[in-house]
Amino acid sequence: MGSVLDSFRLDGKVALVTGATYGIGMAIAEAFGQAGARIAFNARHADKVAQAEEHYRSLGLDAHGYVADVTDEAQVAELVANIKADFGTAPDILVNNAGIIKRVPMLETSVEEFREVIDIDLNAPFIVSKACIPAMIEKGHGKIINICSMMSELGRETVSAYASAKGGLKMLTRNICSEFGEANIQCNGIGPGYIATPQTAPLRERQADGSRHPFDQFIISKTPAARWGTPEDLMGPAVFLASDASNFVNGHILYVDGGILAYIGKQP
Ligand code: NAP
Ligand code: GCO
Repeated sequence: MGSVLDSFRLDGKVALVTGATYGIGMAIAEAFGQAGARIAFNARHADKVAQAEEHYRSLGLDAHGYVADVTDEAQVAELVANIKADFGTAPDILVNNAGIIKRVPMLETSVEEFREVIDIDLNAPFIVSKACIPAMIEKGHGKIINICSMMSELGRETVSAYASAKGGLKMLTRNICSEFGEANIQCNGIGPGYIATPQTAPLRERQADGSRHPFDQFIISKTPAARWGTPEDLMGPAVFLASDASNFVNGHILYVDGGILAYIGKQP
């Protein structure tokens, strides 16, 4: 038997990480590359895809970027077909990472805005998973990681659509586990806490007098680690859930939140 450390390696695996042009997706794709995987990724903006591809290649990683919108079933089918053509095989690992948020009080949220968030954050993981699972069944193995959220468990003013989508994504994760566990496919979620990325930049903006944003202070007081997470904090957990080290972990949401869900908040 080899070393347990070998079971964390991803050599020879093809990983598709959606929305990996920056932020959390990029850190996860880099981690997979370091562990030996070949990286496919997509996003909607061609310039960002080209920049990210250059970035990965400058790190010596085998990476191909594609322009594709995860909400469009035809574009996703083409994406998976292009990956098969370019890599010679379909993805062994899928990370449903692409996502958006709208911070609007519920009564001011239009039905169109609500639908857009549900479409990208919940319907798209269904579409991309559906496109990848048949080849995983054929190969006899597969790993799917859905990027969930604190909002898979908690509510907050202004994020009704996002919380609905991320709560739904938790249950899609459990359902994929239920339906395809027998085919040796493990589907788990990662629930990041508050992570410093462009998505959360407005919540960390300095005030005119240089002091911290009130939301920034709020997050620090709610996080036992007393800091925001970084995309790098998600690298190890993602490699674990993509690798043979987690072959009997299925339908689990791994919260990587510096302890937020365990904590009532800093006492006054
Ligand atoms: P981000 O910095 O805003 O990056 C989002 C990525 O998704 C970008 O590459 C974006 O590129 C892509 N994307 C968005 N819509 C897409 C679509 N329809 N089709 C294809 N690609 C699309 O976000 P992040 O903070 O890294 O978040 C990544 C994931 O983690 C999201 O699911 C988010 O909800 C989740 N999350 C974030 C945090 C946090 O604190 N940051 C915490 C928990 C969970 P284009 O715009 O070019 O398409
Ligand atoms: C917000 C934040 C969150 C985080 C993350 C928490 O406005 O509350 O953007 O939703 O992005 O998903 O886990």
